[in-house]
Amino acid sequence: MDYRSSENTGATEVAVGGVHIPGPRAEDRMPETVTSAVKIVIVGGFGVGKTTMVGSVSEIRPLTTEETMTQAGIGVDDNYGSDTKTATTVAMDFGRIRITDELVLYLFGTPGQERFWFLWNGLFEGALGAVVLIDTRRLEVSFDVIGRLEERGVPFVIANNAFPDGPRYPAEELRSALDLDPHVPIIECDARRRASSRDVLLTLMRYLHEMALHRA
Ligand SMILES: Nc1nc2c(ncn2[C@@H]2O[C@H](COP(=O)(O)OP(=O)(O)O)[C@@H](O)[C@H]2O)c(=O)[nH]1
Ligand SMILES: [Mg+2]
Repeated sequence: MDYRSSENTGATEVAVGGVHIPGPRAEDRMPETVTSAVKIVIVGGFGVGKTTMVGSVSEIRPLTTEETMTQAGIGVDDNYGSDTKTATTVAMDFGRIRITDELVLYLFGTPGQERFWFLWNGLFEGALGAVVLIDTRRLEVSFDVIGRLEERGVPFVIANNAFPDGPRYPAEELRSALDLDPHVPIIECDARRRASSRDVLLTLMRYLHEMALHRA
């Protein structure tokens, strides 16, 4: 085998029998200054923008396992408000973002539908917190997700992924509709925008930090 670095991307290529297989790119490698890694889970109902958010904010090529929605799935998944969507995540999204020179977040996007709850046990192990993405056209798809996070004692923030045709509610109305504790942060975001998705993660980190201070 022959390893070499591509000049443009810094990626290592592996040549096997004359076939060049791209290796990790330079940005996929963990910078040496990083001393802590934190696991964050991004949850929410079908089509709320989980894959979009992990994709927009991740510094590594996000890993997404999508499978075209089957006929059987169409009846099961509430598809309202996401009619252009043809694929649903069956397992999860994975990404990574550096918050400071020392701190990286590992992002795990996971579906909220009940039939995927078996994934949650392993996925939440060691997770410091969660982002619950909501879509105001279909708030009810988030009820179960929020209930399960509360049961598990996982701290979370609510990120309202503002779709253009979604009704807009003041934060306090959302808080009462979702029956949230007064301290749970609620912020609006556009999951397609990197800066906006990053702000959501920073809000979660600040919230976790505050909670840690109060516990101390
Ligand atoms: N207008 C708008 N569309 C979005 C936004 N976020 C996601 N979408 C679209 O909504 C659909 C569902 O998003 P996706 O990330 O696949 O949802 P997931 O099921 O939660 O992973 C996709 O077609 C996205 O392009 C957003 O902030 N605004
Ligand atoms: Mg998805």
